[in-house]
Amino acid sequence: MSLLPSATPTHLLELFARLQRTQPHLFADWPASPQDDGEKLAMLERLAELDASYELGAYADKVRELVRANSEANPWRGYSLEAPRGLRVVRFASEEHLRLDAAGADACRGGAAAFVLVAGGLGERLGLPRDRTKLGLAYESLQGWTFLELFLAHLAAFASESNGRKAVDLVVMTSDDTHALTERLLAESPRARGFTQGDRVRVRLLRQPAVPAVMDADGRIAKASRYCVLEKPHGHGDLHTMLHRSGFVREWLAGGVEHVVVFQDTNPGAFLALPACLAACREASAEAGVVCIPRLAKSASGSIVRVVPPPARAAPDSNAKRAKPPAPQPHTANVEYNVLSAVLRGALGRDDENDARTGHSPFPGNTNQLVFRLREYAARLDEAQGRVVPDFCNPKYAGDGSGAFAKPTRLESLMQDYLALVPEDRVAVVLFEDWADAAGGGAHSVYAPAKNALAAAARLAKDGASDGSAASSEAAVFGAWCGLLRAAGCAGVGPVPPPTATWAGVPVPQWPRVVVRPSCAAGPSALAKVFPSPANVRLSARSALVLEGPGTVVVESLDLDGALFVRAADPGAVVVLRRVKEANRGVAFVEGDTVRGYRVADDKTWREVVVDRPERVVVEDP
Ligand code: UGB
Repeated sequence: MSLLPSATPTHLLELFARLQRTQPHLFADWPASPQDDGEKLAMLERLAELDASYELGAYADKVRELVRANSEANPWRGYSLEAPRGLRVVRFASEEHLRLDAAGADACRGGAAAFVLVAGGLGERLGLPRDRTKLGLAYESLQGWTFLELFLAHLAAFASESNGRKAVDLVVMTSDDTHALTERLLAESPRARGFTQGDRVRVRLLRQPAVPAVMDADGRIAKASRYCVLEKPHGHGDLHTMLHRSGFVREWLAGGVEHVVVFQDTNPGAFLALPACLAACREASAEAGVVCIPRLAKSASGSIVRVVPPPARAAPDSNAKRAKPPAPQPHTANVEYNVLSAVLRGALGRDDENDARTGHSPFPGNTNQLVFRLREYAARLDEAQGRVVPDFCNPKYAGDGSGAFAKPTRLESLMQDYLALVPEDRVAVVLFEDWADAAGGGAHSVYAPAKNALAAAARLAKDGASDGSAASSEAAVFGAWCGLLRAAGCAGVGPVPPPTATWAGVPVPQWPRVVVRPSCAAGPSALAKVFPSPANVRLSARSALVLEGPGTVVVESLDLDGALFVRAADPGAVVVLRRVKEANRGVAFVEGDTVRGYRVADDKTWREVVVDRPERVVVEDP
């Protein structure tokens, strides 16, 4: 008796026949009776979807090829790794940073860039329950704005100042895990609705397909249950395929957009660096750019390096006339953290170690904030049908010498591998040094993703690596604004270095809690207008200050020891803090919250100045 119902559509029958030849184990536990016909068809339909996005035969072949290549003795022998060419070091909050930021923000306001947020990751490392997505996590706990709201606020700031030009485009790449949750966040957050209404920010979602997990080096597809294939995400490299298939790249190019700017889902400092990186790319006529930070060895971040392949071996005479592929050229590439130690040992005979002189790895850390020039990007996507970045396979072995996998794995891809396709003299690597070495004690001002649950973060911190906790991520927001205020001339902004609090084993610098919303200052270069007389600003170490537009806020003189919230809520409102001296209980953080390790104490006290009419209000305390 056939395994399938008699009315099975032809294309499913064909797929079934093909898979019975190549992946017979998939059906080995199917009863040969009409029992469970519905589930059988559902599994075949799902296999057909997976096959349509990545042909399953080619997928298994690729697994076999990559696993074989992984087992080669030392694939990196003869290679050399160096610091990347085209490296531009920019100090956070320096004049150069502000100049680049202003130029980049201008370009964004002029419609030069479209933005892509990769948000298909589930947040398992953060310990989020499956009904929460990372974009819905608060990036700060003072008022609980989410990462999604922060990113939309930045983009809306480019749109609202753009003098009637078209909306800023944002594509969010989601996955089966995050798609519905992202849709819900966009629909249910009043702030998100505010930023997207009237198409100030036009948001479109692209859902990346999953790929089947495989259980061995032969590429045999793994099952989660009798009628269900085990699926996994294929990595953020899908971004390229998805942008190509959607037609967005062609649409942007036709609409005069020049660059696509890509960022990850939980880095609050993304827009403190991306406009500057964009400007650096434009200055250097670069085809691609990447924001880097000094990297602490053993951190879970890739390294941006110059890969110098071994010199091509002289061809034997008999081959001399045959066409040969060109010898690989030195190029700029990301070496991902999971293979970095092996690559460094294979190529340089050293491990992933800090340089004793600088305290950092000699190779910059990849933040995955990327800029691609559309002209060349579109051409490369067209040529490769969207598949511009290679797959890789990273199985964990059982360790018994049999070559068996400890658990199912899958093919993955990385969006930053695009850099390796671009001639190295056309890649801009913009390395941001933090504003104070003290800031290096915590997370970096432009890159502080919330990625890890507290226990893992505590272990990393103990090893001297970046901890990737939500707590450090929030501290970096405050540290960044303190650094920008200090650079603007506000010398009285808390002590440097700041005191440290330890939450669930994670040491976190306690900066004054400063948050400047993009509606008040679109970026670092816009801050000077908000603080025209910085010498008259003093914030005690325990203070919290939140400034918000869309109207204008001007802080002429402020002495704060507590918490203050200022909002020019109407676009025509102007709030001037002429002489404000405020002391109150403020906002304390106390133990609690499983993701961050702390929460805001219940007895918080804010002074609030909110102006919601188009008028000028000057605040002067007696
Ligand atoms: N993402 C997707 O959209 N789809 C996917 O299938 C997977 C992820 P992770 P990881 O920040 O320092 C990256 O998982 O492993 C999204 C770089 O590769 O956080 O930490 C996901 O939602 C590494 O070089 O990536 O590694 C998130 O927005 C280093 O720079 C983004 O892709 C490291 O980040 C990244 O996903 C880092």
